[in-house]
Amino acid sequence: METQTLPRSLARTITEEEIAAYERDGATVLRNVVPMEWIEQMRSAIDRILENPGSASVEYTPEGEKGRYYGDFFVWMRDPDFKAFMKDSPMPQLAAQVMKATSAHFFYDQLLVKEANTKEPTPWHQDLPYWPVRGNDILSLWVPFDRATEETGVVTYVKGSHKWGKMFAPSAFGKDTGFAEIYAKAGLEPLPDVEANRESYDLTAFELDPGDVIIHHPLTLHYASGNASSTGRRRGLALRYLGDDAEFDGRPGTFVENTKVMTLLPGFAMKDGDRFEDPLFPQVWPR
Ligand SMILES: O=C(O)CCC(=O)C(=O)O
Repeated sequence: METQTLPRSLARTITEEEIAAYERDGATVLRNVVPMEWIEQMRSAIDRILENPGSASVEYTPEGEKGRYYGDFFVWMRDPDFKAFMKDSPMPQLAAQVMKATSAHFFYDQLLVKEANTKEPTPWHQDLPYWPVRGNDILSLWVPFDRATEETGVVTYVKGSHKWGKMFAPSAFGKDTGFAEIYAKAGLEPLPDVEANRESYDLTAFELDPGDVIIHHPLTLHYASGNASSTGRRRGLALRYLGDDAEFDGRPGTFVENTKVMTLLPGFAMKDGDRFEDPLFPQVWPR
């Protein structure tokens, strides 16, 4: 389908109550907001990427194990459908509305696919410690392209953890992905063991159908199990948007120290305190 003919508006309007739930809990679900035309177009696009992994992509499932946990970053830079989705779909307007931002820049997209029979979980983490950004107007939209259930690996959040005033040391998503030494440089306090003490935390998780979106704050602690289904896929795409107060943070231990990721960002030259006024992070709202 021609991208120009796909809807530019959400399937329904977002309410003040939904935005208030996001601000209070650090994560909430918006049901039935993404027009199905976009979901269908992106399903094919994702499968194309899975057949042609990007240069910074990571196979988190060790070779020889069942299943596949595939991660990829900045996919919009090489695939026109990913680009259209972050820019021409209703998603940038949604992000700007939730952040109450006058303008929004696109930070990056992260593809997180767990095929059937994938054991590897996504470990508990906050997003911000991985990122060279500071500010409060930073939002992730987690978009499912299959039904996401307890079995296939829903994202689970610690409610309100975005307000703890803490940044915990990032955890490496997989073994030997080259990130562990970089994260050590951040010198942040260790993450609490949420998984071993689930009953001590106020957890929330949302089973999702395609069309739903989770919105989450970059300091909200979250996790996702592996995909225990023997048939169901779990294709998810996180779109990260930056609003009015976001600026470049040059602190040590973020992804700018990863050479594989930085090959995706030719000419990157931002300095501490810069606004994200750079074609690598295009303004997407207002269009
Ligand atoms: O999809 C997952 O397994 C985890 C998602 C996540 O960590 C994120 O979107 O920040």
